[in-house]
Order: sequence, then structure tokens, then C-alpha cells
Amino acid sequence: TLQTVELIDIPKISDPEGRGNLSVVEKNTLPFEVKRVYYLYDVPSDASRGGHAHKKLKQCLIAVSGSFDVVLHDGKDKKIIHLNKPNKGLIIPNGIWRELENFSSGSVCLALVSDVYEESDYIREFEEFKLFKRS
Ligand code: T46
Repeated sequence: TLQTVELIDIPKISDPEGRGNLSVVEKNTLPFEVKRVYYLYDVPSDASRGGHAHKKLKQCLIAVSGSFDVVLHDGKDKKIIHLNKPNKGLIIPNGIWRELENFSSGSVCLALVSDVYEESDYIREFEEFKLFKRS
């Protein structure tokens, strides 16, 4: 369900001498081990990314620059989360439909994920997703 989606704090170290911030994701920051990193950038403001669910993959999405909306669906309920802080991570467990939209200009979505790329892990049809949730 959508209750398994959580927004976590990524530790932020503000420089005492005014040199800005540093955020760090370490071994125990996320509730899963990271096996792959990818990032979305130069996304036009009218474009939509995602539009699928994963059978097993867990992800952490971070707006390292700019902002975007993450539309989540568990087959029953829908929720929209606006990401706009480099020190917040959105944990999306497996079995959740996601769409990313309204990317601001210059925004970057960093994804830290639990497994290597495998097309067979994707459910790309919403009807199939609903059947998957019922099984
Ligand atoms: C997700 C959202 C937020 C690869 O070859 N390796 C990879 O690791 C990834 C992620 C993609 N690809 C290829 C597969 C497609 O030919 O890159 C192309 C674009 O992938 P996709 O259409 O899946 O991109 P998005 O932005 O719609 O989805 C991605 C992730 O795939 C997905 O897991 O949750 O970002």
C-alpha cells in the first residue's frame, strides 16, 4: 500500500564557514542495499517519466537539483509527492506504480536502486499492474 512509501532525511552537513551543504548516503542510510545509480536530467517540463511499477525493485529518488512531482498509485489509492530538497529521499518499495512529471528547468532526479537493470522486472501496463496487485 502507499503507507509503505516514505520520505526520509538524507543527512546534511552544513559548512560552518559558509561553504554550502554536503549530503551523504552511506551503507545504512537506505532500507536496502544500492546496486545501481541512474539519474534523469534535461527533462522537458511537459514530459512524463516512469509510468510503470516494479515487481521487486526498490528505489530511492532524490531531487538533487530543482523539483518534480512523483505520482504514486498502489492499485487502489493515488498520492502525489513534490520533491524539491536535495536532503530528502523518497523510498518507493516494489509493487507501486509511479509517474514523474512537472520537472522544473535544470532539475535532476537521482535514483539509488536495489538491483541491476532487468526489463522483466517492469510492469508497464496499468491493467496488468492491477491484476498483479490482486494476485
Ligand atoms: C523508474 C523511473 C523513475 C537502461 O538501459 N538501464 C537503466 O538502468 C535504466 C533505468 C534504463 N535503461 C534504458 C531502458 C529504456 O530503453 O533506458 C531507457 C529509458 O528507460 P525508462 O523508459 O524505463 O525510463 P523512465 O525514466 O521512464 O523510468 C526510469 C526507471 O526505468 C524506472 O525504474 O522508476 O525512472
